[in-house]
Amino acid sequence: MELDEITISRAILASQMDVLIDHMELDVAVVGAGPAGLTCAALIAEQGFRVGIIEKKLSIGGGMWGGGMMFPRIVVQEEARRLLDRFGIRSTVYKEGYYVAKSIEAVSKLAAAACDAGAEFFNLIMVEDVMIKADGRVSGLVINWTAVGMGNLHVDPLVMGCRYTVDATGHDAVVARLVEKKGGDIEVKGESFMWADRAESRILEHTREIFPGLVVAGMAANAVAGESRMGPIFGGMLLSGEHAARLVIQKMKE
Ligand code: 48H
Repeated sequence: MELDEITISRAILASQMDVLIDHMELDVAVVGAGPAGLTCAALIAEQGFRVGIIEKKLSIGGGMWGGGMMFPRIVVQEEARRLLDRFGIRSTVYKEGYYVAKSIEAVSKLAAAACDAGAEFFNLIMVEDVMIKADGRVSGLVINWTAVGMGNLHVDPLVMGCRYTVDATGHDAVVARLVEKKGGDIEVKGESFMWADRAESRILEHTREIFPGLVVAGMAANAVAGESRMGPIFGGMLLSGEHAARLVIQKMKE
């Protein structure tokens, strides 16, 4: 059989268009495919919910992909080691309580878990606004191609509906800032200085529903709370993603 280029192109267009239309109404939108977002998406999708992961970049993994200063290794503390094991991410002990894993393996295995659980990735798409209507909840995300933003093109966006949104956009806490900017009653304090122990020990209390329908996870949770940063230790990101998933699952089942 001779391969036909037009059929290949049609296959890509038809299949992705079906997926997009099918995901215009999500149970949970996870914004950001860094470690917190991937963990959260995988665990929620495992419970059978319709989960979309919206990532503005071409690549996934956020700040985990590059490890520490481009050395592709991450450190995870004792408390989060069970999550490495859960996702099949191999690690070695460096010193008591400090586990080292390969950053690329970690991202790949989290992403594989999210895929296997049925979460759908929408990369190269950025969230540029939120939808909040009479019920006062974040009930949708205003999305556009990242390239539209990069090209500074005046192209109107589309909207994806969602029952819950997880802001896992990292240091910038983009979704939370949008809500704040548009008059939502929240304050995004911005992250504080480096203090790994403090940042990691407090991230779970900062991982919460900050506005109806909007949960913050990972570095975004610390940024909203004005909490410290922690450098390339990633246990808190995994634990925060897991905690956000628990919160959302509980709310969805209420
Ligand atoms: C769609 C978006 C948008 C948008 C951003 O930065 P991340 O890796 O976030 P976390 O919280 O999972 O992990 C943080 C960790 O990587 C880190 O940076 C640490 C531990 N730093 C400590 C320190 O001291 O520096 O991933 C966020 C993702 C990225 O991939 C962004 O591209 C994406 O969110 N994103 N996606 N629409 N508007 N904004």
